Amino acid sequence: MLPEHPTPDDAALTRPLGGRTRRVAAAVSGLLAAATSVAVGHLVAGLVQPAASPLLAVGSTFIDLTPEWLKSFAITTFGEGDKIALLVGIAATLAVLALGIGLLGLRSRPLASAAIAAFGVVGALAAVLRPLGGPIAVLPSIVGTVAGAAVLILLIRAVTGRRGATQAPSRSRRRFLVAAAGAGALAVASGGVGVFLSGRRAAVAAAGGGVAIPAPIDLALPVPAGTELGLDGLTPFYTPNERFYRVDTALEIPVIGPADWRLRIHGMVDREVNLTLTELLELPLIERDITLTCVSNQVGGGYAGNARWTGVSLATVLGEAGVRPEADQIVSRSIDGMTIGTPTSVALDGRDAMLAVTMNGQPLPAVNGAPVRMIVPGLYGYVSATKWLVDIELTTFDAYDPYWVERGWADKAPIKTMTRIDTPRPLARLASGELAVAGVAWAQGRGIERVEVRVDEGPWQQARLAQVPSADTWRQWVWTWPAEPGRHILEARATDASGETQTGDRAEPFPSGATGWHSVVLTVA
Ligand SMILES: Nc1nc2c(c(=O)[nH]1)N[C@H]1C(S)=C(S)[C@@H](COP(=O)(O)O)O[C@H]1N2
Ligand SMILES: [Mo]
Repeated sequence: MLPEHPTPDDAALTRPLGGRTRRVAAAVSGLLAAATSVAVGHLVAGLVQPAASPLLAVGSTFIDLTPEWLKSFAITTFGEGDKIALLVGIAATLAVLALGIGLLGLRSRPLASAAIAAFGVVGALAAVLRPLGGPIAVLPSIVGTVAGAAVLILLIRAVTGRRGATQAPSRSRRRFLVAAAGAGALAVASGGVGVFLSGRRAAVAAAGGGVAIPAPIDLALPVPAGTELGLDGLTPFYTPNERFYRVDTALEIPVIGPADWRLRIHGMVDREVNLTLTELLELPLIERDITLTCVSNQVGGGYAGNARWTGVSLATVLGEAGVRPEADQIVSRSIDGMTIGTPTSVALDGRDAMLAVTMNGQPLPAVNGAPVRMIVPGLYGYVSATKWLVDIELTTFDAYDPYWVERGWADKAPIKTMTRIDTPRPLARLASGELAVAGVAWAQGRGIERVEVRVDEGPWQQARLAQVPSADTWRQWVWTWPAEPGRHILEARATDASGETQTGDRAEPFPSGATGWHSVVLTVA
């Protein structure tokens, strides 16, 4: 039954929007139009090419153009949340601009639609210019822009009423609220489905895509008893895959179906080689325990992890192509366009550089570079550990600067000897008595010979070292401290098997890795 007289409430709802309310509604319209545009773009990208999502493409372009100091600031401030921080920053900027576009819509709907289209062009350009790019990459931005402009026009119409009918009853709060809720729901739903679609692709690829990985014929050295000291708070010898650190520039994890994967080896070689995954896996597999470390790791930081990898020796793969003697640099490329430069000598000096396909007994996880990544013992990840590897070019250091080197990082970067105190934790409050001070130390390729601890800058005391299978992994250590009440500072330093003790001089990670002794301040009651 229709009410004969509007109730006071209904009267409020059908009152024309005016003045301030009108401007707020217009600004909200802009916001919803932008949200719809981004979300629909993300959805379409989930269907055709996840990296072509306008938001991600603009974000990735931003990462590549970001000056090094800002990147370092982001990594130091936000750690592994750096990518989230970037996306939030881009979304916030977009939101402010979108509010303005909404207000512009009050004056001219065509102009406001043109402004949305301008963002679409930015998104499309960014997507096409990404390494995966290709003509298909414009599609998410186009569909997103059309959806965003449609939402804007509909909502602004609801705010202003139809042209010529300035006092039309359709100029109602209710009509606007319904339309706005609809647009909001559309944005949330398409964004959600987009996220789901991209996530599912990664999950499928990570499951190994059905490719059977043969058992290695050259096994890792046996892990001696006493490798694991088994102390509370001490880093385990093997880092579980889901707890392994992650450092890369990829906003969207690249997904390569194992059947589509190809590796091209070219440049200064005797013959170009192209391998499918099946062909790669026909080569003999080796198995090794190797600790990977990031150059961005701060003293005491967590950007290091140890895993058991299997893969094909890099020397074997290069042997197929025949490396010319002048080629002193191997430039490896990932499917997302990352380039990493490694000295050719380290691939051929007998160390266990490999193209890895499993990590701790599992096919490589998507975040760690599925289906194939490089691992080179003794070199920081940014000069050796290319994830989502698809291309290896033999060249020279003179001829080519890869991604990080272009940004000022060292072109050669062996891992520096380092030790970290895992327990006690900084600022711990502990009871006096015998306390275990323990941690891990690494000097991949050389091995750890000694770890020492000192209290309040007193004499260095030698820690007990755990066993290790090889020089390529970190090594646990423990020192028993007869702790007396007071506020104390613990410091630790390591000496590698070449006899060199790590320097106490503090240096930042840029440009070739942090130095200095890790210290922990705590209180004993
Ligand atoms: N494709 C690609 N590979 C990459 C990177 C990257 O940004 N893109 N980062 C490198 C760096 S800096 C490090 S430390 C290691 C980290 O590997 P993880 O994420 O598996 O720990 O990957 C290396 N490989
Ligand atoms: Mo790194």
